[in-house]
Amino acid sequence: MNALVSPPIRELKPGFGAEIEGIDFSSATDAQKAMIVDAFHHHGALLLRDQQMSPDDLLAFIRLFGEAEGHTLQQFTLPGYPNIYILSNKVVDGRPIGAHNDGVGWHTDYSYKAEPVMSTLLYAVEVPPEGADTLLADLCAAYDALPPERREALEGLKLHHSYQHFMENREWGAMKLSEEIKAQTPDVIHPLIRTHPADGRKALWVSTGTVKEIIGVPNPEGLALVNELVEWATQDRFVYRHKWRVGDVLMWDNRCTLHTGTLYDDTKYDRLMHRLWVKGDRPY
Ligand SMILES: O=C(O)CCC(=O)C(=O)O
Ligand SMILES: [Fe+2]
Repeated sequence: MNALVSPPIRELKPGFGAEIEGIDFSSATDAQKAMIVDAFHHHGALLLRDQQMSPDDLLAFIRLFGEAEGHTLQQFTLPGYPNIYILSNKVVDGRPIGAHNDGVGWHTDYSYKAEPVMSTLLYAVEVPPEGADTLLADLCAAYDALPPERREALEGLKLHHSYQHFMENREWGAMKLSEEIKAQTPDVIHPLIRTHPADGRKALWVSTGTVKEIIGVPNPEGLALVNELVEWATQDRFVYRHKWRVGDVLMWDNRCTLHTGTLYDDTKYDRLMHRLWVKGDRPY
């Protein structure tokens, strides 16, 4: 194959994630774009470094994968760009410009919706020299490593996800929801073992935060099982730790990963990331 249409893929860790090297999105060919999309669907995460992405470039990038999903809370979106959400500790004119420490704690985005987002993209505009890594857990590897009898016992279990439960109980930024937001985010039920539509691979699609219970397994045992499975899935052997550089575009597949942000010294350093979501479909 021609090197131009087939740039090198480097796995982020053995069996997981794809860094595509040598592509500048602003001049990428259609064949390269198709290859980026294909790599995303089969590797669980995608990394492109040294990009210069305007807000419109980010929206064009997202459109390769599907439609942009709107954000639940609108107060931290980029002015003029309701589909670009800002993660930051920065305060401008006395007002925080973004959500701070929003994603600390293992989770998968929008899991409290009937159709959770397929993918999350973060674009690094400013990054601290230390801390603020993003961790991704490979839930297909976590599933595959379970003993067969355990996989069988977990098959068919369903999780009750609740945005209200998550927002009222989370460690960072807990808040009471307005009646309007509550009405927009009714609780949902999703399978614990999720099938990936691209190739049928299975993921141990567990999470913390939005998960309130396992249907038919009363708490505290239900949540104890959830916590045990999250611990299993987030062992170092299943986790990729991303150390950010300005210009990184990192996209992960929420259908088969968990992720968490990590803290940093926000008294010393600034962080500014643009986040976009790609619409997803109903988990099965
Ligand atoms: O800030 C991070 O590293 C993770 C943020 C996150 O969880 C998200 O944007 O969905
Ligand atoms: Fe997140």
